[in-house]
Amino acid sequence: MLRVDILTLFPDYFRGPLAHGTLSRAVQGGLLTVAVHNLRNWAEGKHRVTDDYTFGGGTGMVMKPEPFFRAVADLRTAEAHVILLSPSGRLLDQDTAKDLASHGHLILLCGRYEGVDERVAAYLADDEISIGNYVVSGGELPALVVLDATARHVPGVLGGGSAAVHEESFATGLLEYPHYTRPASYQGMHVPEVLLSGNHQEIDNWRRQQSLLRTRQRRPEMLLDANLSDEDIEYLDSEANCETSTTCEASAHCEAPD
Ligand code: 9WO
Repeated sequence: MLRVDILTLFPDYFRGPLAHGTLSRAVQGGLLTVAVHNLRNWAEGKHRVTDDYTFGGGTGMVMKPEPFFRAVADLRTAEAHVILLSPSGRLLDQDTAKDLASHGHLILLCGRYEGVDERVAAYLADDEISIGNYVVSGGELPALVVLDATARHVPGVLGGGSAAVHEESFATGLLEYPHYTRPASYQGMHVPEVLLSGNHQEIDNWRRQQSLLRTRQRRPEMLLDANLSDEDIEYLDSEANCETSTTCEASAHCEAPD
């Protein structure tokens, strides 16, 4: 069971994503509780202002610290893990999502405007997470990405089905092999013959090999951390694809091109 509180100026933003698919089922099934709170409820004064001018000058408004501190004081439990979504945070990956799922309670802080008063990151948040090296208009979309990726690691959320097995390929540190469905032939584009063979040993081998080739071609740095068998390494060494790739030199299992 995972409890998630989200602090935002745009609570309606979360309605769609929470009403669909895996997240919706997890909430319905009692495996996940998500409460979305309007930060303005913790702002003071007649106008409940949440932003102010930036000290030191410059354009744009900055989110005031007090509403965040007051809201977290009201919402936190002993096990709460407070996360600020920020492009300056550590990069989210599958391992991080798994770790976050082991906390019983997450509080996600979403900023808007040009930024959030630094004291929120320094003294309130336990963690600062980025979903990638780009800026978006607020912390809401990143919070949803963190929530979705994390909820998938809560026991029971994926069931025992295909999705759970699917995810294990990322756990091996390789990219996914290609998937096909019917028709076997479409406008001259054919499904690889081996997948129609019914030979499951050969299919497993082919998929593993596709994952290995694909990873070397697209994300060679991932091979350095991947769990490779002697057979995997033998296969990669035997494959000539190396010579045509310009990205191979990052991999320990790949000769650098000339
Ligand atoms: C913006 C920014 C730009 C350059 C360097 C650091 C920065 N931090 C922020 C920031 O925290 N901005 C707040 C949240 C307010 C403006 C909109 N916000 C935001 C969060 N934009 N983009 C993100 C984000 C969060 C997580 N992963 C990727 C982007």
